[in-house]
Amino acid sequence: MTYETIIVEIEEGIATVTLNRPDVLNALNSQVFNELADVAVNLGEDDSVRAVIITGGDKVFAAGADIKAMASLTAVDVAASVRPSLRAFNLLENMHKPVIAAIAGYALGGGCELTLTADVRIAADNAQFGLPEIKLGILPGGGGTQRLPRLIGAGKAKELIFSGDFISAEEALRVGLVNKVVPADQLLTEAKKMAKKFAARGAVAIYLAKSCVNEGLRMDLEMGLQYEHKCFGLLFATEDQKEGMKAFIEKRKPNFQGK
Ligand code: CO8
Repeated sequence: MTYETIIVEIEEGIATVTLNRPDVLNALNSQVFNELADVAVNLGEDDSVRAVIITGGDKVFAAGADIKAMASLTAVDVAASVRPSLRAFNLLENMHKPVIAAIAGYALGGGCELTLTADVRIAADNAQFGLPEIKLGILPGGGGTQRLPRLIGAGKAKELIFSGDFISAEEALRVGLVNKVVPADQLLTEAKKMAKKFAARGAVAIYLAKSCVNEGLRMDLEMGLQYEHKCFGLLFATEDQKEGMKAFIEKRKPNFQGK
């Protein structure tokens, strides 16, 4: 997989996708969105890939959508240009495998919104998060007004959206925006450690558990519980369920095959 604005490396079943526009602090333009959409489809179809890490490297995650590319857009242009970002973010959020965002430095605007599509966020202690769109006279149009309140609650999300203020990694941890804060030089190691843990679990169980959480957030509790029960029952048709329970009884580690 060769791209111009992202780098993709696959090692031991873990794919690492690194945003690669360092001159503009990894600002996201339509090419980045199209390449992210493409990589989400390709990695999703690659059975050898069991978990995905998205990162911007050790200096910056992404300073948002590319303001220079957006400045002269008309409302009609935006209606068209929003499609690549919407498509990319939806494909990433709904990948059938666990996705971890590993965030160092700035994760702003569309960059912060990209992290919200991941299942888990690990921040370096130098990370800063914010939705500064309001200072540009716009609003977070990459899912920030929708995914952020679902993650951290409406009150804190509105404070971040209305003020445009940045928050530190520690504050992001306190409000539940990130799962974990680690020393900057340990970021990828920690992300890979978590990815390996997820990769060792049954892939179908992970996918259905992810689906239960993601789909469940769009349902009322009663529907969500019914959906969960159906997925739970479905897993009893997998070899991994047989292996997992047999391994427990035989007091050994399970060897899941993802089927
Ligand atoms: N877009 C384009 N270029 C950028 C961006 C950006 N978002 N951020 C930084 N750059 C460029 C700078 O212009 C600069 O380029 P040059 O060297 O040619 O002047 C280079 O990156 C380095 O940046 P700075 O010199 O500004 O670096 P500093 O360390 O001084 O400041 C900041 C770092 C604080 C991150 C600062 O660059 C900044 O405030 N950036 C903009 C942050 C922002 O407002 N982000 C929100 C953008 S809007 C958005 O994300 C909407 C999402 C909607 C998604 C749907 C889209 C269709």
